[in-house]
Amino acid sequence: MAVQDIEAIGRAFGIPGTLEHAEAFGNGHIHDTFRAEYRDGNQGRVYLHQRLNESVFPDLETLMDNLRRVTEHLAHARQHSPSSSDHRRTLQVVVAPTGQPLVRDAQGRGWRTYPFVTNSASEDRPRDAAQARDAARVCGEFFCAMQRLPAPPLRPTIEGFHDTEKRLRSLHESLTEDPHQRASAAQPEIEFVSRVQSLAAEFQAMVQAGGVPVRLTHNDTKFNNVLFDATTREALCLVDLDTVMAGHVTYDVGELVRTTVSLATEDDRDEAKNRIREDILDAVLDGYLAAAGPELTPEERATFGLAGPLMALENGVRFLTDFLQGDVYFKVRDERHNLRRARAQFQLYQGLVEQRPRLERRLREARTSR
Ligand code: GN1
Ligand code: MG
Repeated sequence: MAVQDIEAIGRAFGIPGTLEHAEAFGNGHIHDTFRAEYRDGNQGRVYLHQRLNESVFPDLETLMDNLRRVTEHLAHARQHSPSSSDHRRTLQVVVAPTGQPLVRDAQGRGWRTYPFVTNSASEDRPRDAAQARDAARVCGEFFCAMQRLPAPPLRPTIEGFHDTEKRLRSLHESLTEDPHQRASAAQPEIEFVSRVQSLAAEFQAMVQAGGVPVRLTHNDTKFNNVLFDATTREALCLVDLDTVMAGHVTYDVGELVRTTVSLATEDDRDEAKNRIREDILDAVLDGYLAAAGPELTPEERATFGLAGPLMALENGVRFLTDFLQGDVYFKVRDERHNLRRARAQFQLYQGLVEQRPRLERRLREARTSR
């Protein structure tokens, strides 16, 4: 990406001043993000310009319309809360002089812009249980705020996003077609999925039984989608709001658990790093329940034991499918990258499933001790 291209984007968004520096930023798997520093007289300003992935999000207008409604709602809710003084607790999106938050470049590709959240940082894994609890608090608060979004409901940006059974069907189709002759390299992973895939149906049965309503959820509450104050390490807000849409609270808890409980990142297969940290697991559930507990039904809480394994399975299945399909969805560094990611998720699944009885006991005790 040439600097002149970023400059053109800045101008289209009406950013005042001159561009001093621009560089690729972050490690998201979907969009391309650039951090851009502008100088306007003696004032410096930093923005994130994001080139949006239109094959993942075919309807960018819906995506941006949802984003605008969610950020405006959060800003409004924040005004009536005790921590209103810190504007960094709600993400803002820049509206271009056209009145739209979406800008098309000369090639027709869609862009959006955020003011960079001052003195903030994201991290791939928590340093300790306290940080994990704090991130879970922010996710729980987000969930509560979203339950009060005024009508009409948000439109889905990706159909069937957390439909684990649909994800399993796509895996089986890719296996049958095997367009890149990669299936033979993934035999142990394919067998693993056959052994554990009934978890998806088990969750569906809990939903069918009632008490696990469709909610407005974030759906991508990875630990590194939480911003922290770079100095105090306090959790500030959730970013990556592209998949805020109808879902179950189980997905948000599961994504948080899956990305918090081990020292390993999504690319790590190191057994030692992949060991589940029980203190962190407990802190995540406590933090989430402290913030969102009163909103939740007993049946929703009862899904929290399988939330982590379900999301580890689903993400593993998605990585494996993308491996078989020739890496068309997630950004990869090499042709085994998605396979390694799938393996790490399945290892995590294993560790999380072993924790399930303990967690479910804890969840029951927490209820009866009130
Ligand atoms: C993608 O954009 P990013 O990296 O936050 C993906 C999530 C996956 C995640 C796996 C829209 O999230 O669903 O859990 O990768 N987002 C989309 O790391 O597919
Ligand atoms: Mg994302």
